[in-house]
Amino acid sequence: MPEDMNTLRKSLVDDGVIRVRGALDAESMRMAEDAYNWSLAHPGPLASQFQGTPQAPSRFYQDLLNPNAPGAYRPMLEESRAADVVAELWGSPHVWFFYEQVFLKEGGESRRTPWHQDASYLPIEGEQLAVMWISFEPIAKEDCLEFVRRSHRGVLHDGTRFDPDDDTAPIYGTLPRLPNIEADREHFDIVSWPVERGDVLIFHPRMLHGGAPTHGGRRRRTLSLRFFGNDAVFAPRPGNPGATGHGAATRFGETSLKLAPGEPFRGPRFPKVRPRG
Ligand SMILES: O=C(O)CCC(=O)C(=O)O
Repeated sequence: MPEDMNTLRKSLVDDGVIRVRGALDAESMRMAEDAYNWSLAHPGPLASQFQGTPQAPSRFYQDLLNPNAPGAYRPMLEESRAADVVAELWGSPHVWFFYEQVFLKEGGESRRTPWHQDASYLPIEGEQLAVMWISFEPIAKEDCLEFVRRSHRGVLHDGTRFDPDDDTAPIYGTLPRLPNIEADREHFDIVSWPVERGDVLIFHPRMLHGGAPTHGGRRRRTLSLRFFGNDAVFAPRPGNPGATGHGAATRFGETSLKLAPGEPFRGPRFPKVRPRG
């Protein structure tokens, strides 16, 4: 990695998010793009598409947790630099692939992705959890994903229903409601960066994040790869109905995992990708 590893490691732990410039070489990006294209060609049971509104007429497609993705993504996970980057940042040789998510926004002005924390939807806790956000197009800072610095050390909020009339409308009703960050931006320490092809954003899934709108004539293709490490434990969320959004503790095979809260998070759905082989 061209950037200073110690600085990046410290910022990831302290701030919860970093941009790693030039993290993925051309071959790694080609493999990541192949994986992304595989996902677009093979919609899974959780794929969804929004055609937009007259005010925001863009197409927004997303898919995640495709049951066949671990197999289809395996060559990329084995051979690209993606999992190496995570291992280097954690200072640990042990990296498991959790799941993928693809986003495609095109065709006009799109709404912002509402502020949220991925962890609200995920039955997992630990320090060694990472989302790697890869864009196949360069993105200006004002159009990139935004984060509330250090929010991974704060409250875990309820999920958002992605309700166009109310970004903070809760899913479970059992966790504290999301703050209305957009209405009160100056009270939050918001960070973002521009990205070039090969740069990645890496963040802890408890981080409050949102944004990344697209504009007329623009297309944004992004892939989020989620990883966990040695210290990850099973942490079911209270009241998670398993029905919406990342949906879904049950989609992770919670019952077949047969894990008790606090037990190491491991299961056949989640291949170990480092050390290699
Ligand atoms: O790319 C986006 O619009 C949202 C990304 C996101 O929320 C994620 O990767 O967790």
